[in-house]
Formats: sequence, C-alpha cells, structure tokens
Amino acid sequence: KKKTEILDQPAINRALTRIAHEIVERNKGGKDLVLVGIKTRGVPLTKRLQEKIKQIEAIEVPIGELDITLYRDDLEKISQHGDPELKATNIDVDLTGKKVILLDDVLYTGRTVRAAMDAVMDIGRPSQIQLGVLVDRGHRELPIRADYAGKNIPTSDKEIVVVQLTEIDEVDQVSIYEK
Ligand code: 3GP
Ligand code: 5GP
Ligand code: MG
Repeated sequence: KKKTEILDQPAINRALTRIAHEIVERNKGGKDLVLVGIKTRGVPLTKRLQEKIKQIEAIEVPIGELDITLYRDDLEKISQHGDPELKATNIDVDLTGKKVILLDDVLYTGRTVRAAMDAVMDIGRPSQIQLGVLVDRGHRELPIRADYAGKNIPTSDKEIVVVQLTEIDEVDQVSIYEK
C-alpha cells in the first residue's frame, strides 16, 4: 500500500476558497442556492463552503444532506453490482425554484451523483442542479461532470483516493493508495 500525498491542509483550504468564489461568481451572488452534501465527507464540505460564501457575500446559504450508500460492502466491484441507493435525507429547505449544489468528496463513476439527483428531484423541483467535488478521479460510467472540482486526479482502477477531513478524520489530507 504505497501512499502519495496529493493535497495537504493549506491546499484543500485554497481549493475550497476558489470553489466558493466560483460558486458566487457563476450564481451571481448566492441567492436561491442550497448546498447539499452527500454523506459522509460531502457534509463537512457543505459547511466549509457555507462559511466561505458567508465571508465573501455576507449571506448564509442553506445546507442539507443526503445519505446515499451501496447496499453492499465490497467497494471493489461497485459498478458491476447494483447502483447506490438513497438511505436518508436531511433537507429542511424547500428546494422548489432553488439552485441545488450537490457536494461530494470524490467523483468516480458518477453513479452516486445520479442517485443523488433522483433523490433531489423527488424532494422538490429545483430550477437547477450543479455538482462540486473535492477530487475528480475520472472513470465515469455516466454522462456526469463536476461544475466545480478541487483537483482532477487521474487514477487507475487499482488505486483509491483517501480523503481525510478534520471534522471526521482529525486531519485534512488527500492521498492516493495503491490497492
Ligand atoms: P465517504 O462516505 O466519506 O464518501 O463508501 C464509504 C467510504 O469509503 C467513503 O467515505 C469513501 O471515502 C471510501 N471509499 C474509498 N474508495 C471508494 C470507492 O471506490 N467507492 C466508494 N463508494 N467509497 C470509497
Ligand atoms: P461514484 O458513485 O462516482 O463511483 O463514486 C462516488 C462516491 O464513492 C463518493 O461518495 C466517494 O466518496 C466514493 N468514492 C469513489 N471512489 C473513491 C475513492 O477513490 N476514494 C474515496 N475516498 N471515495 C471514493
Ligand atoms: Mg463520498
């Protein structure tokens, strides 16, 4: 299990600051936005971006969360065996007419995001859905792309990207491991 560090704490922070600026630029402020994190590590990303947008625009963008999980425990054969499914939601805001920004730590096949879009459409009628991720590792199996990406990391399917965030893992770090 070789390990290469890709992003350290300052690099993660700078990437999120840039994404916050890109979000307010593209959405002309931040009115009518809702940030929705995909559990587990998408959730701290929504809180960090909410804080950064508050510093930039002096508005508090509402946040929510979705729990989308594979109903299986072998991470290695995800795409061959069934899609991720919605387990739980915690979204108190009405999404109708809102611009929803889905946030996740890693974008890989795109299947999790597809399930998340289904869930959001079931909950309300957003005017738009956008996607932000900390890491895009490639290997898409669906026509899905990120509107905001912290870093593109080309990976082989023998590698995994380990994302650690202080709220959960006590450290901010992104690394690649050889399986
Ligand atoms: P997360 O819930 O914070 O996203 O899926 C459970 C955890 O396993 C995820 O944490 C993710 O970080 C990690 N993980 C590592 N490789 C994979 C992978 O290829 N697919 C999935 N679904 N999760 C992975
Ligand atoms: P997808 O559905 O796009 O294949 O995978 C996205 C989801 O699986 C994300 O929630 C992400 O956390 C997880 N995932 C997929 N590949 C990796 C990876 O290499 N590292 C980590 N940390 N998570 C991954
Ligand atoms: Mg995730």
